[in-house]
Amino acid sequence: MPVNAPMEYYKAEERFKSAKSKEDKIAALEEMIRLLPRHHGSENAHAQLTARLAKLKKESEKKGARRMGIKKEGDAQVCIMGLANAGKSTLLSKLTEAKPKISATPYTTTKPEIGMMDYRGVKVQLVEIPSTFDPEYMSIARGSDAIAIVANSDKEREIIESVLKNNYIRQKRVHVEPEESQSMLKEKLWGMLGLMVVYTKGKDKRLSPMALDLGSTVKDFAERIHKDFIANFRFARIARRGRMIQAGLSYKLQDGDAVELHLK
Ligand SMILES: Nc1nc2c(ncn2[C@@H]2O[C@H](COP(=O)(O)OP(=O)(O)O)[C@@H](O)[C@H]2O)c(=O)[nH]1
Ligand SMILES: [Mg+2]
Repeated sequence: MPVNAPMEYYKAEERFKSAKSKEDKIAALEEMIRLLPRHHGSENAHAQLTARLAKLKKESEKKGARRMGIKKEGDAQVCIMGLANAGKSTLLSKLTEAKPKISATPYTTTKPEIGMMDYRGVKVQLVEIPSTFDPEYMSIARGSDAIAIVANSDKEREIIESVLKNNYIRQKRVHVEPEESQSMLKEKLWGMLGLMVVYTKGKDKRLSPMALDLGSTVKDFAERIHKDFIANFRFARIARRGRMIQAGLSYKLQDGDAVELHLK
């Protein structure tokens, strides 16, 4: 039994036990895995749950149920949801290079549409799911890092919120209208991901952007570049708003920092 699991974990476990269909079992299990605290003492429980999930997914595929996983690419994944004709495809085409079919005919999008949004050089994958809210699409929403709800009225919002609730989807969410400016939309989507952009300064002095969780340290940064860098670390030089800072591994980075690692 996992240590320090939140109340919601046990609720999901109850749902798992009482679920009648494989899809409901999978949904509850995915929720349990998401809620399980990750620490040394929970590794076993985590392994058991993921093994169980894999088995269930395999069985449900055998049964012929269509499941659609979307391979995560980029630094984060945002799921675009809304009612038919809300403007989901319009939003996707406004923020990415994707060219989804945009049409006044409801339910034009019959499979997930994917595009990559650039945000100050880092990549956020956007996935538009069809408004039929099939279990496999709900699974995509549950696996995403955040949800953008396209709604043109309070009523539409409420409907989507209840779809999310009924499917135990608790991801962070933001409400958007496709008519907002592109930069405003990007800021809104990025803002809910809890990430920052930090620039790595290589030997050739070129800066390349990297997405890190807010609150990350120099150590987190160094590990992402190369696992050997921690052992060989001497100090980091950080350019922050025109100032140079010399820092150790535990130093907290801020959005916009440019970091140069100095190794032994
Ligand atoms: N006036 C207006 N029309 C929109 C807006 N967004 C979408 N539309 C129109 O609504 C229809 C459906 O748009 P689409 O993006 O395909 O919606 P989806 O079904 O949610 O993907 C199309 O005819 C769009 O041109 C918007 O913000 N304002
Ligand atoms: Mg569409």
